This record gives sequence, C-alpha cells and structure tokens, in this order.
Amino acid sequence: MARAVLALAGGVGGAKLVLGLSRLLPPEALTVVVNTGDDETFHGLHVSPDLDTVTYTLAGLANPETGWGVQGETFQAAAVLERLGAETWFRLGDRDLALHLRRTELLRAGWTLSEVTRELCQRLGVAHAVVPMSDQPVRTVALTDEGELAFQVYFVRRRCEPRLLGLRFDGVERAEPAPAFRQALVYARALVYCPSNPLVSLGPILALPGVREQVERFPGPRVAVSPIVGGQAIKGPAAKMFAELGEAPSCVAVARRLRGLCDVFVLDQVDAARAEEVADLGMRPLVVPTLMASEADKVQLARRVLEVAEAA
Ligand code: FO1
Repeated sequence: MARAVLALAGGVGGAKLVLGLSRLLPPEALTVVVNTGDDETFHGLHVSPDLDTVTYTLAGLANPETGWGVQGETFQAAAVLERLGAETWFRLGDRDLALHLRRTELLRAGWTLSEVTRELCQRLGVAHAVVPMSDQPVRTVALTDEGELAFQVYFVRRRCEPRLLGLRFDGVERAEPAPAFRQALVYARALVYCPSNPLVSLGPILALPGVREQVERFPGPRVAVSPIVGGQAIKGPAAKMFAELGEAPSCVAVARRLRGLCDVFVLDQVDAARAEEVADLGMRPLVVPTLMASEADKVQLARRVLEVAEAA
C-alpha cells in the first residue's frame, strides 16, 4: 500500500512529532525522510545525528534529556580516546559508537546509507521507514564571521556562538533524493513538515534537486508545524540563526520559508495573533498547543496534524 504520509524531519524537535505520528500510523503508512546535512566523520566513523535521533526515538532508546544519543549511555571509550589524544568535544557514548561502527562497516562494504539505515532500524526493532534524504553526501557549512565552519563544529564545538552570515549545503547539487524519498513524493497522500529548524534541517532536504518542484506540485495536503514558538525555538539555535540572517525569529519567518510549499501551518496558541500573517502567505493557520513535553502531547499534536491533513 502506498505510504500515506511522508514526514520530513531533522533533529530533536522533529523526532518528537515523528514519535507521535508513529503511534497513529502503521509502518506501511508512514515514511520519515531525515536531514543528513549534519552528518560528520568522527574517529573515522560516519555519524548521522538526525537519522540517529529519529531511529533512537522510535526504538525507545533516545536520551530524553538531550534528545540525542542513547539513554543510560556510558563514555568509557570516549575517556580512553581522550587519553589517547583524540578530539572528544563531540560526545559519542559507547552504545552510540557501536552503531557508528556498524554503519561505517556496512557503508565500506558498499551498502547505501538508505540500506544501512533500514538494516539498523530493523535490528533495533523500528518498523517504520526511516530514510536519509539522500544516499549521496551533503554537508551543511555555516558561513560565519569567523569563516566557514562544518556544521557540528559550529553547532557543538562553538555552541553556535559565531555570527551566522549564511549557509551552504556542500554536495547538494550533485545529490539525489534517496529512492524511498523519491517514491514517497509520488505515492504519499499527505506531507508533514515536522517542527525542525527550517534553515538547517528542512533546508537541505528542500535544496535537493527537484524536491522543491515536486513539493510545489504535491497533490495532497502539506502540513507544517512551526518549530519556533513565541519568537523562540523550542530547542536549538533556529531563533539566533534567523536573527543573524536578518529575519525576526517567529513562526511567520518559518512560514515565509515554506511559501508555496505548505497548505496548513500549525502554530502554537502563544502565536495566535500571528495567524492572519500566516494566512496572508497563502496557508491556512491552525492554532493548537504545539509544545510536546509528554508522549501524550506528541500523539495529540500528531492527531491534530493528521486530522487537518484528512480534512484539507
Ligand atoms: N550535541 C551537542 O550539543 N553536544 C554533543 O556532544 C553532541 C553529540 C552527539 C552525538 C551523537 C549524535 O547523534 C548527536 C550529538 N549531538 C550533540 C547533537 C547533534 O549535534 C544535533 O542533534 C544535530 O546535529 C542537530 O540536530
């Protein structure tokens, strides 16, 4: 059966709505396409932070405090790596390292990132389809007042302190949407933008050749949930990034970036007064609670998104 819903997601915020959707949709009815612009090599291993956050979340393994990495994690290997002089500012726990070892081993054996991700999901008991946006490498580069920084250097090592002047997605022109992403764009009946950073999580996905055009022509309802509430990102640097790129951070700034690509825009009650500006952008505003603290919140928001998709 066609996978009814195609969800686009990035890191931690997106993964929360993905969990909600996974509780309401059977595996064959949901494809989650995940940003890979944050991918990076650490200790010779291929790390895919956003794919891993979604996978661990669906597997019930995610660290609830941080949203990334594995709960109950230990850092024995990292301690030895530090002693041996390796860079350990990007915290990789022992269980996480095992997954990066296995991913790297399979990639070196010639598996595509899609095939590796499907294998890891199956082994971890994740039945829903988690798909990298592309099987070719795309790397987000932060253009800052300190020069060009690889995304994880900007985001983790420098804690997003350098002033952001621009973004570049290296390799995106030569990359293709992953096969399962391409299929979902044809067969899905609804498209959901999970509440992820529109600049560095949804941005790379929409920058892939042909994707924006296909989304513009997407026949079904396209529903977005704003990752910015009350001018602040729930988690992560989206607000600071918008401000430094010259846009007042708000749900409207997010909606502006989805103009022509979105039919219903979900904003939090905090931003109810902005609904008219969203409507002026050609999207139907839906004002509901969007903060997802509990699993019930995640399921409830997912339910509202699916209802409005059905009704659209
Ligand atoms: N984020 C941090 O702020 N500090 C870290 O040490 C860190 C380690 C890490 C390890 C594995 C992983 O999958 C994610 C990790 N993240 C860390 C989060 C990561 O930088 C972000 O989740 C994404 O790149 C943005 O969504």
